[in-house]
Amino acid sequence: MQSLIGFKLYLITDRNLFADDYSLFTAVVETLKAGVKAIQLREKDLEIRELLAMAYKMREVTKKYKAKFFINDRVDVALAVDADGVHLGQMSIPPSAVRKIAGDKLMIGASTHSLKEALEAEKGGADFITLGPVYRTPSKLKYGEPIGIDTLKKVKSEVSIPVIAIGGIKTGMVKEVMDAGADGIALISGILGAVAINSAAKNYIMRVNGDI
Ligand code: TZP
Repeated sequence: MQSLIGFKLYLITDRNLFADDYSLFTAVVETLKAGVKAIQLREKDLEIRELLAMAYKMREVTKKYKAKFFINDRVDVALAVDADGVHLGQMSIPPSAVRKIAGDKLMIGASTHSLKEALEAEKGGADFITLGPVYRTPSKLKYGEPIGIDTLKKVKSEVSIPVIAIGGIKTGMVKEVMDAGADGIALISGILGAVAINSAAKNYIMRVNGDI
């Protein structure tokens, strides 16, 4: 069963986990073959033309595998490559302004780290939020303590748009976050940091669907 937004597993890219951009692309294709239905291109430090080139390639392959494709932060790139959506951070242009620019052409995801941010994102017109880090994760240590399962439950009880849990989610934690009411999970290292990417993706997909 898919959620309102059409996916329960949101894979986020990080090319720093790979030797080169080609290897990142190959890894993304592996996850699509495994059944991942939503990819977010999140390469914040990539020069704009390189980002655009990578975005075009990923748009093509995500379309082939009928997966949704999101661009982190850059509404212009999302529109240019005909992405399904844009994913906004707290320092990005806000959801309400994206609606002005893009109308209904783009779904809007928003990164949130607290109930306050979650409520603001919903009010601003986001279609869904990611909320985290739920657990400790190396890339987010600078943001302090993880928010934990209780904050996830609290946010779920107060917002009505889908809430995707993020941050440090290993396979053994999927049941806990889904039981807490999450509408899905977002992952970087659990899949892209795995030795066997295809089977890691399949494993997470089965868990998020409650099949194992
Ligand atoms: N936002 C909150 S935690 C996080 C982001 C982008 C990183 C998630 O990475 P991982 O490897 O799945 O913990």
